[in-house]
Amino acid sequence: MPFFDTIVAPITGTEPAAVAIVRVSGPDAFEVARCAFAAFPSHPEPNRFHYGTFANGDDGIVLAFDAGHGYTGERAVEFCLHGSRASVRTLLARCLEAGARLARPGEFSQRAFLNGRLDLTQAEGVQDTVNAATDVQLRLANAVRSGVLGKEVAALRESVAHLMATVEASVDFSEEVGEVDRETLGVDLRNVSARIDRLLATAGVGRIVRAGLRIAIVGRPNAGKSSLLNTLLDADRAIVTDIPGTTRDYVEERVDLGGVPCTLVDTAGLRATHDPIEYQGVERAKAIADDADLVWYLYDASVGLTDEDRTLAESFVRPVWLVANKVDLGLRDAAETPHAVSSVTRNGIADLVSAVAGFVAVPADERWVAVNARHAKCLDEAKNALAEATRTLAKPVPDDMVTVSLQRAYAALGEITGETASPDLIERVFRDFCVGK
Ligand SMILES: Nc1nc2c(ncn2[C@@H]2O[C@H](COP(=O)(O)OP(=O)(O)O)[C@@H](O)[C@H]2O)c(=O)[nH]1
Ligand SMILES: [Mg+2]
Repeated sequence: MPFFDTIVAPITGTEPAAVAIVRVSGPDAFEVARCAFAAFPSHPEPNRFHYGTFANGDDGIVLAFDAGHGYTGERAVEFCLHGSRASVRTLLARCLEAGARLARPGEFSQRAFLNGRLDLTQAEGVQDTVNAATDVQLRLANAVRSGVLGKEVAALRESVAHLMATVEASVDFSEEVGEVDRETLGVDLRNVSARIDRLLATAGVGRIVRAGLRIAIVGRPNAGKSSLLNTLLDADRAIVTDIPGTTRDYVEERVDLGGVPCTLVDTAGLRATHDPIEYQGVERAKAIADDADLVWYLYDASVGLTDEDRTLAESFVRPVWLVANKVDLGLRDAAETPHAVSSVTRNGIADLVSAVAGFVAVPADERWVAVNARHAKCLDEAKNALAEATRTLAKPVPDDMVTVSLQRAYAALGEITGETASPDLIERVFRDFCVGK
């Protein structure tokens, strides 16, 4: 698909920085480059760099990509210059004067997709890569970007296409091919459906790895909730005192726990109170716990879990871990304590962190992928369409009635990789990208 305008944007982060990269992409990329960089050759060799001085007096290198070579798949040039605000601004201005226009967020990736350099999942993988803050996020992003997910979805689509072809052949050439073997078709449908289910089953982990695991730290006042938050953050984030009821609002921080992105929420200590502010804090703590992926119920290890603790811990709807804190002061009921830590000596903290990785259960397989919410929605649609096809098979209706449902499944799967995605959907996917990506 040809594009008639040439776009430009910095593809590196905010200035000032040592170096910035400005990308120009589109049919006039080389002409624009010549205006901004006098030494740009009349016949640039692809994948070569050229050193020289830019029109703004800064110096650096320029990479030239002919159509089919660069990220976007169209003619492109990348300027590597000093990352000062002035240098980037004046170079951009020069490119705009030369006829380029500023790229919209995600527009380079959108062109890469429309030029067939990436499927839609891979483009999302690029965005996942840019957003990756932890090891596990990077692993997932790498897998999605490399096309593992896109290939699996394409294979599913291929299977559905094969079933459609079988049905159509039976309908069109029933004399030669014979009637549709409904039993075999039913088995095939179940197999495809099971493969869709396997992908759908990764949606939960996919959400957690992309958005972060929300952990609510709850417990009675003085259990050491704020101390545990600070210890895990390696920072004095929340106020710690020996006066019960210090934390009256909640404190929320993102933290990398063994490669898993987490959001820790320190909450007000749970107790009956007449203080209206503290009361609101307690109510809020309960709401936060019910909204979390995991609840850590903290209690004083040297005192042990009281009946009141047990009742409180059982009142939450989300999975609850009993975490005994202050083990440096002693540990009662050691046998019943799966998680025992000290926020002061850091005893047991490493085990708690690895338990989080175990809870999220990311497989060790390098090719492991997990779907995002958009993929899951399409997979659900495909699954429902296949279920509809199965129901149709059981009815005394003509064979080609099944085709309609199969086509629906085929289209839903194609939305994941982008083949059947509407322009509107494509816009929506790329709108969430950052400028320069
Ligand atoms: N010895 C010891 N004291 C702790 C530990 N964690 C917290 N504390 C102390 O317990 C008191 C209450 O801690 P804080 O974090 O404010 O508890 P919160 O009310 O649950 O947030 C403070 O005096 C802390 O220094 C621990 O692991 N060991
Ligand atoms: Mg506190």
